[in-house]
Amino acid sequence: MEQYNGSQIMVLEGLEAVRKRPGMYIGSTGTRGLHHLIWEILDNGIDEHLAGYCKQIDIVMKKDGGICITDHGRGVPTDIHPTKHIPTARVVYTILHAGGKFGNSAYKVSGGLHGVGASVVNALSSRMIVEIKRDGKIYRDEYKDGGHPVTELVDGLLPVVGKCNKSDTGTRVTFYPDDSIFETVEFKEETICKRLKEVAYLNRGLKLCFVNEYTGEQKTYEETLGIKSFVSYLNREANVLHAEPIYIEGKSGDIWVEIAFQYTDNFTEQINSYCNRINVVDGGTLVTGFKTALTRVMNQYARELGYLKEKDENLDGRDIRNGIVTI
Ligand code: 0RA
Repeated sequence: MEQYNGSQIMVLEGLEAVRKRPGMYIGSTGTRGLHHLIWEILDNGIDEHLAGYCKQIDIVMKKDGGICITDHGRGVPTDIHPTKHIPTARVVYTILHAGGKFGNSAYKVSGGLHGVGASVVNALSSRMIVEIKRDGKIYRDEYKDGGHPVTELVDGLLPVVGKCNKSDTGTRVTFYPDDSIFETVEFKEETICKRLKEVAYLNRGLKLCFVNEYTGEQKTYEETLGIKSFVSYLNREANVLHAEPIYIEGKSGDIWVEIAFQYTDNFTEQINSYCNRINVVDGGTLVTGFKTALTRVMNQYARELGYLKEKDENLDGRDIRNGIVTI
């Protein structure tokens, strides 16, 4: 067993706070909260995809009740952390608020628990194993009962348990939710796959491979056209007024925006909005901005093409949006 120094005691106090008030970190200890654990680890892989280093994430519902998530990103750094003096990977998985790419929350854009992340999952797990492939080596760290490290460090570093190709990099997290904390520890394939499908639409070019070891079921989610395909999917049973959704993307500073929309013969409007991959339920400024821009452009265009004469009033925004389906 690892010797606990002063900083290790602080670490465990942080994780203990999570175990005392799990609802504050994951919303609930019911099935929703349980599945939040998956989303949190998944988000780290998505961040690695957004940074441009990860094209695939594997998600396995293990037969022993665990969840195993492997991202094929760069691998969590294994060097000794400059201020915590333990391997950076152990910092990521044991120190509260160490998310947001090691305290720099500017990097974290995929949503989740505001960068609190992986250490919360560890705090609420009876067992967690982290395996990192980097520099041709496989590193391993294991924790039990809410984030207590059980792996002995070797010269202050994580032990190397195997070799791999230098080009083979990534991070694998296997966790077992603590059944003394959760009302249920039974994961649901339907809940997971519904989310994976959405994640695939919101992250074009990311491949998500799912395996259910209980049933042998395997599914792959990949949407090369991203939200454009999402709109097509939403309209799969509607009468569309044009064959393909319109897709627009743009960047301003470090803000990237993409929009896909398609008109149907429905009388309603359906505007689905996401900010940093999180569904914004009541719209907000991003939806207001879209509506304003659409109304302005449509009116400008109607005048240019002569559908509206100089004396005519502008078309109403609501009329312009009639039948629209948008992401
Ligand atoms: C920052 C820098 C580097 C890797 C990561 C973050 C990283 C974090 C996570 C969390 C889950 N999976 C991850 N994969 C990568 C490495 C920077 C470098 O290689 O120089």
